[in-house]
Amino acid sequence: MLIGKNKIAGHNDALLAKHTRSFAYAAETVPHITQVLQKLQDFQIAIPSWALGTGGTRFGRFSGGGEPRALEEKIEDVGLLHALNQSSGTISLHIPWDIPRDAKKVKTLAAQYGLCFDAVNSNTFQDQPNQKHSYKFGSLQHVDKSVRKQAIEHNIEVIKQGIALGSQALTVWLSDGSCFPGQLNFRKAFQNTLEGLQEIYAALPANWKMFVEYKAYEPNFYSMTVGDWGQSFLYASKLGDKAYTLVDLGHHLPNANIQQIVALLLNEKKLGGFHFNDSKYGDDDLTVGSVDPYQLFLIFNELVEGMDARGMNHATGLGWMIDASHNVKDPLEDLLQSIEAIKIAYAQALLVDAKALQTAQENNDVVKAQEILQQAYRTDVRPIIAEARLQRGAALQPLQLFREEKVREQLIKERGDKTVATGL
Ligand SMILES: [Mn+2]
Repeated sequence: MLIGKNKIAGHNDALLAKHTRSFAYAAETVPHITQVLQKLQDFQIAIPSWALGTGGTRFGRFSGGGEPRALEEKIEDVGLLHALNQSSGTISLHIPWDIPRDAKKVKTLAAQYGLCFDAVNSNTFQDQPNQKHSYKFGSLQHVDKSVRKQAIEHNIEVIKQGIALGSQALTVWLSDGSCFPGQLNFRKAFQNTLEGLQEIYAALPANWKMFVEYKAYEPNFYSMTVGDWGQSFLYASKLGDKAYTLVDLGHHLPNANIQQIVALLLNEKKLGGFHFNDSKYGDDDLTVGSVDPYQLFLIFNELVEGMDARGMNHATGLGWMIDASHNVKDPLEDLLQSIEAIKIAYAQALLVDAKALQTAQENNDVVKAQEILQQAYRTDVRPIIAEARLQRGAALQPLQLFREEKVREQLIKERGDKTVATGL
């Protein structure tokens, strides 16, 4: 299914008068509005290929129907999102859930929707049919060299797939760890993992990056071999200049100060990528900004401050991706909400009076510092984001148009209501 330019134009025309008034009001207090709009337009967030279907937990999965049945339909779905908001122009593939049979064809299809390929993701946390060795007790950390070798070869294969698609980064998330005290020799597990990552790193093309993602717990509940940013930083530092830490917002212990982690990693030139989601207790899969939008804003404030301090391009300096599981919402609607939440937090961070904040900090004016941050956070930036979309030919209200056009109903008609997308 396609949403034509005429549909978007019709939708925008109907909302234009109201939008123009709200935008004029919002822009009044933003002296650098032109730059803000440009930055918002440049900022693209990758959609992972596993996010287009309904997610599940180990207890169950409740499909909503019309899910993409193959990679081509996943690309079509991301194309729909991108047509609506012009903000999700890249797709991130997970191998082996989505192996492109004909990379050239897949690349051409994506280009028709204005999409290109972001980081590729390897998978050594599940056993695949016909796989020789099991990952039950880990992959790169495994006590058996042949298991480690299999995991290394898989990652190198993923790099090859990525090269064919035009990707420039490999994300490695390992579920390796242990569930019980005594199960694992931490030192040896670390060493094995490092050696495996070194072999994978050696297979990276010169212009590629490797992202080492960490997670505090799950599926292992006693130790994770890449369990926190310190461990990831250690691996990335030992690997070399092309290796970076990847921060997934939901992969921390409760109450972790993620904004501080981000600031320090950026300062050390070791922050490479970002996975957006939110969590309340221990879940890492909720919609970004749905539980703690203030934290998301504070993270973006550190990102903007830290990237500006290093002269980095916000749009291209780091890899941005959504990584959530859409268990009870329509995945496409959830992704539209996610992108909106990310753009809101980013826009608010762009409104922070950085100079005034610095002065307040240097004068130990704690009250003023909080006022400056909250002034930006409490600004309604939605009309600014809508204006950025309008200027790019996207919809003023993507979610509203998605519903008006009955996109999900159309997809169910085209694909059936019993389709199940590959993924978790
Ligand atoms: Mn992730």
